[in-house]
Amino acid sequence: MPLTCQSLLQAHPIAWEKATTHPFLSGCHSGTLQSAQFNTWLVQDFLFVKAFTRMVGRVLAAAPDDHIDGLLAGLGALKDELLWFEAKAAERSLNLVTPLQPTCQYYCEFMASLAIAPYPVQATALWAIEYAYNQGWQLPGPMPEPYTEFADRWGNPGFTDYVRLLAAQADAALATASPMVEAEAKAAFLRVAELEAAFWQMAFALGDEGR
Ligand code: HMH
Repeated sequence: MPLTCQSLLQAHPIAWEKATTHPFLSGCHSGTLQSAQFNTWLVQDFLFVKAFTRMVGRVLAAAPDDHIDGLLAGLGALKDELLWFEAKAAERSLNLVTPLQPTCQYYCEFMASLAIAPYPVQATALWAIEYAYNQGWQLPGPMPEPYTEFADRWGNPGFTDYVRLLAAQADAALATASPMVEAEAKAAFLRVAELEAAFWQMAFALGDEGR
């Protein structure tokens, strides 16, 4: 039986739960998150998304013809997302020219390392990265202000459809992958899960980003 996105989730429920549930997200939901903690995340996530956009560009370069359209749509949404991050940072008077925290740096290095990975591995990692936010921002339930638009960005039905498409594309690529490539895809999935958990935690390790 070939490896699929669903089988990865089923085989690693604890790792995935850590990636998608965190006091950061429950703190947004309950209103107990400090704004400095939120701002730390906001600045580092902007820096993340810039590196992630470059990664999606590399995935596009490696993709089969029938995946080009979906990935181009994703890149179009990222163009809007980067401008949106800049607007959100400006509203909060945050400086986006900020050094990467170590966790953000590790995540960016991991994404850069995928450039030489086989396409099924790249497609699996891309799906996992997007699915982590799609789930993470939805699981707590409706987010109060000022976090509603953040939850909506990654929880809206259009984004959920996009993540489903990414899963279908990863599954299609994995369907013909060798056992070695399957093992590499699984390792990439687990690395994404680990980095996602650490990324939420970053906001709590340092509280004064951009103040
Ligand atoms: C850390 N993971 C992180 N940031 C994001 N914006 C996404 C995933 C979704 O694109």
